[in-house]
Amino acid sequence: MADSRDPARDQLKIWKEQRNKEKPDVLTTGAGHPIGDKLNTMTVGPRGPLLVQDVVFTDEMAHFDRERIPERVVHAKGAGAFGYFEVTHDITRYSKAKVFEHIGKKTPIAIRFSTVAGESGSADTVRDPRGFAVKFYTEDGNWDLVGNNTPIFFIRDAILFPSFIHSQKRNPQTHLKDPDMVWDFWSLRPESLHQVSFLFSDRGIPDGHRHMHGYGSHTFKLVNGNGEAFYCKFHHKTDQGIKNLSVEDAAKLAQEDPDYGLRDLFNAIATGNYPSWTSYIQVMTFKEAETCSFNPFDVTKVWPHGDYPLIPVGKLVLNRNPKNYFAEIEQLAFDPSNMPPGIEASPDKMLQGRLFSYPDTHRHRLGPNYLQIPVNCPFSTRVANYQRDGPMTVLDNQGGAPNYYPNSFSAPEQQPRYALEHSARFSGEARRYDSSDEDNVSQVRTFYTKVLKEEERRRLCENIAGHLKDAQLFIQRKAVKNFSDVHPEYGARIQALLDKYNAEKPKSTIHTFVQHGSHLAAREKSNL
Ligand code: HDE
Repeated sequence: MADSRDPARDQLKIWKEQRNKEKPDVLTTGAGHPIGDKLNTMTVGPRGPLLVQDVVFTDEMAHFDRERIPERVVHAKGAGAFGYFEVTHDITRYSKAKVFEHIGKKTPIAIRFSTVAGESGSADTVRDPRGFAVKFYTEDGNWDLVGNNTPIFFIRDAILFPSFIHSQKRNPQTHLKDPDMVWDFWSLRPESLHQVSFLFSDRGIPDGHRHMHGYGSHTFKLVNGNGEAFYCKFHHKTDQGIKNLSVEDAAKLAQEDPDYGLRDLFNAIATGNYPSWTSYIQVMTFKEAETCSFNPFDVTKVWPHGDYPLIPVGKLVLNRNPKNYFAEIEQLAFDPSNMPPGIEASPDKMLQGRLFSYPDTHRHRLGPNYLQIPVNCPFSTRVANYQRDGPMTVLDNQGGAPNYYPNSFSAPEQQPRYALEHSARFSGEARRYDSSDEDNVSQVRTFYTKVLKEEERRRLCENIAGHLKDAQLFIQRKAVKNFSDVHPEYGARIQALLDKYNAEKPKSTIHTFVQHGSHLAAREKSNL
């Protein structure tokens, strides 16, 4: 349990002490008018109705009525902080990005950690991937590396993402999490096996946000000052060491302190125990990519470290808590298409899909001028373009500068040599390519047989069976078949555990299901 006198719990006390002012501020309306009485509405007589002229009341209530913005459709529960990225090793032969300019260079950063499927108030200690999103405020505009604590993902084609997420969220009728939906989708899409195996391993429940690695996950492209390009992956290894929670401890914490991860991060930073991560890249040449034995743009695959060794780059350090959660973390908007010169997208289908989705969701969630919100604003550079107006224009709207291009009045200049994207050559027939059978099992087999120790394999199978047992039998069978394709022992162990669970299942479950089924059939018959 959290210390009852930790900085998070003492926030109000600390705020008061730090104010360093003798007199309190004057209480005002939103428009700054001093308020005479804030405890009583204005009524006609002590028991009479309220008056419309009570603007102290309407000002407050109208704002309250509009306090909520849509929560993130995924990754709604999160914690964030600020700090810097420092270059420790020269990688300018791979990338001209200013963030890597020279050893010792520091760039301000924001990081937000999150769970994926739960709502904004959900528990931090659930089994779920963790978001690990980093925003670098570089002199060439913001670079957002919006990754997870896993180097891989469940699917490899962006078109499946909304359905995948629906299957992990709530059932449309019961509004409950639904193991049938979860396992039906996973078992129909065996490319999920790698990430599912990672998720149900010990790393599926990290101990807070400080004790996990972060990954850019996708393949990116780096471009150097000579215009030469390389494919790359990004990794951030925790300097705090990997720590995971047991299933039992996680369940206990979910009950006693559902905000465990948030609190742990806030308190660590507030007490000067700044968390840090060491950043690395893996590099693959274009030639290597052509002959690679697997598709290097498939986010369900890792690049083996033996073939593509980790190259150290720098350090991420978090040393400042948000001053206000909503302003700085809830409104913090990450976007994988935020890439400054020197860092570009690879053809990874998932990354390509994300380039559209994130700015689109921000325009909906935060409004079309979300880039003017201080935490999203590229404050290390100066924005000069032809975008004007729109709701909540809060900066100077670029003053009297011409609002069309080209123009003859000192227009900002294009940077064709420096900022033009690396040109890439592609050829092929434009059509929808089925990628479902791009070897879904080889790397999972290596994970199961070589990466995990026997004890870890045992817990993995128990964790999977403990969840899969709640899905219908035909779905269990499909899932077990996929695990058996990875390794016969993997499937057999899960099946043996399921057999035990299924033998213990009360008969009444089946009864309810049959009733429900016949009810539906009756409805269909009567055409209702
Ligand atoms: Fe996301 N994802 N995602 N995602 N994702 C969002 O953006 C999406 C994917 C990740 O702390 C949303 O601002 C699509 C992979 C993180 O604010 C949304 C696809 C990875 C965060 C969205 C993916 C991620 C998000 C929801 C498949 C790891 C939280 C609200 C093509 C490499 C960032 C928002 C934060 C958030 C879309 C897949 C990581 C809807 C379409 C793969 C860490 O735009």
